[in-house]
Amino acid sequence: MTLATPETTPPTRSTEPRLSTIAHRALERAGLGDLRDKVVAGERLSLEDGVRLYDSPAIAAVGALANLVRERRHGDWTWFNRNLHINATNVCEADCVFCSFARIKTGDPNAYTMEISEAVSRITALKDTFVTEVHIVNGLNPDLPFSYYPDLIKAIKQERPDIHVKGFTAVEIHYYAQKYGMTYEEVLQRFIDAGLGSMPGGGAEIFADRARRKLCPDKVGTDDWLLVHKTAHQMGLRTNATMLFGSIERLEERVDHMIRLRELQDETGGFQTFIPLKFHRTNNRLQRLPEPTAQECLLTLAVSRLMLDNFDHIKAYWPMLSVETAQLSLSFGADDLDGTVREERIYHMAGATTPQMLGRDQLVDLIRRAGRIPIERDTLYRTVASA
Ligand code: V47
Repeated sequence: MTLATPETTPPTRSTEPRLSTIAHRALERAGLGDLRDKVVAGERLSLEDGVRLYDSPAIAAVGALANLVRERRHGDWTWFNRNLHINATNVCEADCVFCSFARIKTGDPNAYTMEISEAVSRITALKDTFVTEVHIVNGLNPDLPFSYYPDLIKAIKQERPDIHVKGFTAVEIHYYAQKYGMTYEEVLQRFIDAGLGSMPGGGAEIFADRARRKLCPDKVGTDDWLLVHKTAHQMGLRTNATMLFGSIERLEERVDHMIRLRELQDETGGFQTFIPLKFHRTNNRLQRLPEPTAQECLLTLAVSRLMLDNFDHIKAYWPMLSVETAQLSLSFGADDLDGTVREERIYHMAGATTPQMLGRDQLVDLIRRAGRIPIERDTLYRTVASA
């Protein structure tokens, strides 16, 4: 099976985007003139280059460089979709120190597992609402049979055949393969047969062993996370990739994470978008750590845009960044705001104070007020309507 080609034609424009003279000079003054020249020439950046960008105090100039890359690819186009999130269970065997969402055992206070009919009722409730995607991510629940998951996908598709199911992180696919004695291909094929359309990018956290051992010692390792995505790409599924940043990782570990994704993307071309996820500290075991500032978030989005030269999209996920920072990030390399979301749980249990959802008109307004052109997309970045 070949990958579907997203219809992402860059907007036509009369002049090629250029770096302003001010940004050009600011990068020179910051000692980043060689990296500016590499990016302008379309050359690939190395690990050391990425760390230098991250270390730079010239954040506005680095942002302008990322913006150049963004505008070369997409002009002012900025994508969003109308989606909803379902987390069918928060029972989870994994013990990730940063997680505030999952509860260890069935029966614990606050632990829940939805009946399939309950999950479907979330979709039924939106029968008069325009929604193109359901994003499904779950805890690693030891008490459910494998059939629960394909049955869940089938039931959702039966209720709303028009909705794209983007679901199940590589962590979940790896867990089911181990627990139920299946290969990644077998798990994915059962999900595809049930109606799975693509996979989200969660569970990547930080690939470097040192940090991963501390953050999520009993979760899928880096090589297997990447192998699940590679397998999905080979089976024709598009997937996303995330990075949890701002907890205990070092700057070079963030850049290393991006490079490992870039290498797999060179091989398969199956990633659609990269989503840096800002660490939130409430209700988890890393409460002692400060959360990343807006400046660190913007710099991370900018460095991502510059390092990931083979990723089409960089997503500013507003529930975790804050609406204001997500809007600003549209000038720091990001070109996608995710969507309406509805009922986000993972970040809100970790202390996010963003709204539970944004309406389509609010997203359009945010994008327009940033001086960009909103494009409503489906999950595969096909244009649904020009807003
Ligand atoms: O894998 C959990 C992260 C992820 C915390 O693919 C935390 O389109 C910060 O993957 N602080 C789940 N991060 C969310 C996710 C996602 C979100 C939006 C869009 C897409 C997509 C994917 O959230 C987890 C983990 O990395 N996470 N707890 C926390 N306290």
